Amino acid sequence: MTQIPLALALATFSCGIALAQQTVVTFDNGLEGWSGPQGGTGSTTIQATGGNPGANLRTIFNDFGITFPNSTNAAFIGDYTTATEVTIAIDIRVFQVSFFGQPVSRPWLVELRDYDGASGGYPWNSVWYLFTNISAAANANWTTYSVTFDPRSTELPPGWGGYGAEDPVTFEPILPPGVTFADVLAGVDVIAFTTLQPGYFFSFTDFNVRLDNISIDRVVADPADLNGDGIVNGADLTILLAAWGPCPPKGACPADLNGDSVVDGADLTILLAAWN
Ligand SMILES: [Ca+2]
Ligand SMILES: [Ca+2]
Ligand SMILES: [Ca+2]
Repeated sequence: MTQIPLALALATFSCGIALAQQTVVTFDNGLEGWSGPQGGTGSTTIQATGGNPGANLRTIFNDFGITFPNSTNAAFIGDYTTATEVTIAIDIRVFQVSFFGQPVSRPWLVELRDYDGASGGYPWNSVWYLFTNISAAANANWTTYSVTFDPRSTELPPGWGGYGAEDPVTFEPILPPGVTFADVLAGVDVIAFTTLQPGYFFSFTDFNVRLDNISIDRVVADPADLNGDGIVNGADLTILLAAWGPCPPKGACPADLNGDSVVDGADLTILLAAWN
């Protein structure tokens, strides 16, 4: 094993934490891939004022529910599992949610849909998180809802539901057998905010709501964080040193940070450059 001037290295290298990639849609720059209900019973339009602050998305619509999908903004779709932690947030203000003039509440959730793995006549597999039930009374002012999760989790985290099959006993929507939370999040084709909670039916409802500040934060794993605890430190160095030497084939050895089939000083340099 190569002699390593560890104390010197630690004194020299002190930089780098997990990278956070944040995207916020403020509607000051247009829809950025978002859309809302349009048709004979209402519309969705960008308003220049009245947001939180400034521009915002306003929807006045009558239907069973309202859904706001995005299938084109790369920040919000694709492979979530390259991140160790993802946070999705949205601001909403409710002027009206009513049924024949009577105020009601409706679910408000974010749904992440993967079309590729769908089976059994379902249009997609999805995982979804119920933020709350929105109403004019509870959301008269701007309210922020957010959820933070580990996209690599195989189990549904607390508060999350699945869709794409039906529980044979309870008839509740579930993920198809063999499809995990991480499977869906490895290939998100559409992200949608919606009042249509899977497994429920709703009557025609009058909606008048505004949305703003739709955001996603992806904390990307540092490859040098070999034990996946979010920091690059002595524990990772120990793992790298234990793997020192030839390490074929490429990809079989996480400590081979530059992928040249040997764990050596070049990999050590990468790890120390990422030291927190
Ligand atoms: Ca705004
Ligand atoms: Ca670590
Ligand atoms: Ca290497």
